[in-house]
Amino acid sequence: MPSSRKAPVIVITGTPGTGKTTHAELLAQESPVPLKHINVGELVKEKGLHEEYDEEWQSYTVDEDKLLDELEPLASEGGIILDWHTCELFPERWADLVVVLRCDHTKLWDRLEKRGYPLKKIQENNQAEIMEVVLDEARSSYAQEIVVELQSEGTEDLESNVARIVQWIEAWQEDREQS
Ligand code: DAT
Repeated sequence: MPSSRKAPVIVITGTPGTGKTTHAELLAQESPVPLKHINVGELVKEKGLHEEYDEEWQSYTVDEDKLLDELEPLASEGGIILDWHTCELFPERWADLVVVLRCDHTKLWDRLEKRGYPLKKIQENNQAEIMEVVLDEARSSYAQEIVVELQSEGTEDLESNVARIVQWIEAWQEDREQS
């Protein structure tokens, strides 16, 4: 439960290309409490937490039960940043803060093209960003007050977003010390 954690669990989510990994890496460096960055997509690949590779979408079908079992002890302990393009899978009790990154869709298109995604995958993600799919998911999965939507278009956004999350962590710590 959140109350027993010495450090928070911060979920950073958003459509692929919105800047989750970039934010998580900087946050892990700047956080006043040690936070381990968990790139969930990488973890799935490393630990084989998938069912099959989908050639058409060039992505893995995640074995959700295995993934949750792998993450449960880490989430209970706290002090992690969960970096993934979806968040509704994570139990509500895990998250202390859910950051949803947003990006202008034309800019997102360029980022995904640079990444070498197939056209179909770029279109799908672009559409999802326009439709606010991840934001809706976050809002319907977690308490409104822990879900924060942040723009991620340039370096200034990156820096101010991370500064804001650092402030949130400091406030979280103060709350713990008082209670
Ligand atoms: P994600 O982890 O959401 O897939 P990423 O962190 O890998 O996204 O970022 C994708 C690309 O976009 C990468 O080249 C860094 C760049 N980028 C993302 N957010 C940015 C920002 N706020 N300022 C500058 N570059 C950013």
